[in-house]
Amino acid sequence: MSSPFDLKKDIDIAWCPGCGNFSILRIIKKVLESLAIDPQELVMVSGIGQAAKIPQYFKTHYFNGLHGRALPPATAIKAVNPSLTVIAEGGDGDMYGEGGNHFIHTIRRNPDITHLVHNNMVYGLTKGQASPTSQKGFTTPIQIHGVILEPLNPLAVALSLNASFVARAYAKDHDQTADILSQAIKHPGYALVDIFQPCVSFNKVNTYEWFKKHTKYLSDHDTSDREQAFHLALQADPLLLGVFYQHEKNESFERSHPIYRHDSTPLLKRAYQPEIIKEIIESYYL
Ligand SMILES: Cc1ncc(C[n+]2csc(CCOP(=O)(O)OP(=O)(O)O)c2C)c(N)n1
Ligand code: SF4
Repeated sequence: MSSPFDLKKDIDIAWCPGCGNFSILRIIKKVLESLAIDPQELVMVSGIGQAAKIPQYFKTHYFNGLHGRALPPATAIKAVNPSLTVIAEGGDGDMYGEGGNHFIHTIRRNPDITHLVHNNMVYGLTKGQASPTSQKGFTTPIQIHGVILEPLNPLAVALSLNASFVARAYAKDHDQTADILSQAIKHPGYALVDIFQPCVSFNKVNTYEWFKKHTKYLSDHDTSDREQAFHLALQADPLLLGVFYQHEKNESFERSHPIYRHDSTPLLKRAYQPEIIKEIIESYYL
């Protein structure tokens, strides 16, 4: 079935056959459609990597920028036009490695954006070096004796900073992942969904079979209990899937910004008033 997010012509998708990114692409289109999101009202923002190519395969607006730098433009796009749906997307290297600083500070700002991270525990685009989420002992052509560093736990980081929505999904579980993504997009505030995504070419350890064997869905979990969410996020085997934590904390970054306090007109739709800017500048220098 066709989707309003499908490009008109068939295009050559630059992913390996069997890559988990294909499922994620399909699931996101399905969710956007079921939420009746207008492609004209959606902006996808990404950096560099295999996962970061994803907006190029949708019929919608997108901004593709520098490696690791998707979150600042996504925050800015939402701030100038809060009526848009904004999704920032990329891989674990892009978002947690190169963009690690933005990951932390975006959570603190709490913009109303959805943050999707395709977590294949490896650098796919640059052919298989270790990423921040690679497990200890994982061998690569660079880490020939195995990774010696402690892996980053993105859920624990997000929970420690009191992110307003924290979830983990698995690319192959279409219905469950669609449900989690739908909740994340509807959530008012910053929403992280870390999505396990097998890389069939460069990660021969964390395969489809491995994820099936080493993951399990949360059950009877109170998503308002942050301490319990943190405890569950630290569990290593099986790795848990589902919504760990959700709360409507303070207003989103754009809504709490003084610029919107007395006037909710999106910045983008306000008249250009150079005389006010001149007045402000002159008040400092004259
Ligand atoms: C500043 C900078 N450093 C390094 C690179 C090289 N580079 C391109 S993609 C990539 C890793 C991508 O891995 P990940 O974000 O996990 O995405 P995947 O390709 O696995 O989806 C790297 C290191 C770059 N383009 N820019
Ligand atoms: S290298 Fe890995 S992540 Fe990249 S397209 Fe191939 S399977 Fe997917």
